[in-house]
Amino acid sequence: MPDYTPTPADKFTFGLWTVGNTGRDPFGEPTRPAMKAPYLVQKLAELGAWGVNLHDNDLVPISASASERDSIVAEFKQALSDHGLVVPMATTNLFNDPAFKDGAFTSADARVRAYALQKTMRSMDLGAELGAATYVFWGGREGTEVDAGGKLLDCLGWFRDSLNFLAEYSESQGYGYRFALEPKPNEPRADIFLPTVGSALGFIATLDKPEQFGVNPEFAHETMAGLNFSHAVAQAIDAGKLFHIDLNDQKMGRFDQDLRFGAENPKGAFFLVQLLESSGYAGPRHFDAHALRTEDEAGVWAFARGCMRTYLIFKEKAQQFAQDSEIQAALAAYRVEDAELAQLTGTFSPQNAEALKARTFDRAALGARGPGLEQLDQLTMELLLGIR
Ligand code: GCO
Ligand code: MN
Ligand code: MN
Repeated sequence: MPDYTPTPADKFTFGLWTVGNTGRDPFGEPTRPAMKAPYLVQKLAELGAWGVNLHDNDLVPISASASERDSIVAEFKQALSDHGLVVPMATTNLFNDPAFKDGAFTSADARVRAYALQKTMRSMDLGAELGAATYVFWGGREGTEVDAGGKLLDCLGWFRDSLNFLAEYSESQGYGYRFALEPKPNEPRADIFLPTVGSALGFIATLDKPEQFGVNPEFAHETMAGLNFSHAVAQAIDAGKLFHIDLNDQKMGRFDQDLRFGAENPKGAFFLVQLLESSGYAGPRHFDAHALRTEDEAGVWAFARGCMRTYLIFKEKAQQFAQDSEIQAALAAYRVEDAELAQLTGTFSPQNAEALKARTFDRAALGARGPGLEQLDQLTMELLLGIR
């Protein structure tokens, strides 16, 4: 039996904020001590991760002086090089400080919006210094509880102006970032702007340099909205916009849980891994989750190992799925191809349109056909349950 031990070639990454999560929640204090960034780097490398991602303030406290910043960053870089970990993605904390309580790029206060731009540029400098190629925007505070402020249309404009500004900044500095917008429907705001992958994709088309922007979909976020994560990821792939991905798990209709990948909905996780692995996606497989609040440090590493193992197990299951002759026969039977119709419908021409309009279809036969999905899905279940 394979041991499902990850290697850097699997491109697994974790955020400093994920394995560094101390178990604090809105109702209770931390349940485990904070661990320093260089130690997290060492432990992640030992577990076989490829990289580590960060918000500016995961590493450098918001009130650090310039010299404190430099020595923290130097120590972190040393740990990265000692343990062979990379930083593929960086982002800005625009949600923790009270200054951002009513939004960062979408605050009604122009001074807050300017401060958010300043903080993001400095954080982009840090990310570039650490070698990050992807820069994520998760607008945690970009939203409202009440709409009495009447700023909805303004907010979209302010958000757009900020992203356009930052794309220019990246270019002017030669950073070459690819930007990834991370949608989430709610929490911490009651309603967050650009709540789903579809909303983000629509918004990207309105930016000055849409080619520099893609999405960072998250399993939990689409699930919180009651949506199917694989469908969202497929749309992002189809649009050429899957720049990054946040893997975790979530019960629908709950608070933001950030569960271990595959912990709640293993079947959904399997279809996601199958989609991702067959799509040619070459970016990081980033786990944006954390250990249960009940856990101690051993539980944190069991959580991290579990995320990666589950991914690798599903990757192997996807290979088995592709090699299972009964499943492949059921799949082949599910699809009906017709060469003559493909000719007619492939490209529009007045002749094709006329021929298609004149054609007779046997509606009753089309409606009567059984596609075999019950059997195909049961075969998939049995494969996942380990009896095939
Ligand atoms: C959340 C988000 C964040 C972002 C992170 C990186 O629900 O809190 O998923 O974890 O991913 O800020 O942008
Ligand atoms: Mn999240
Ligand atoms: Mn996330």
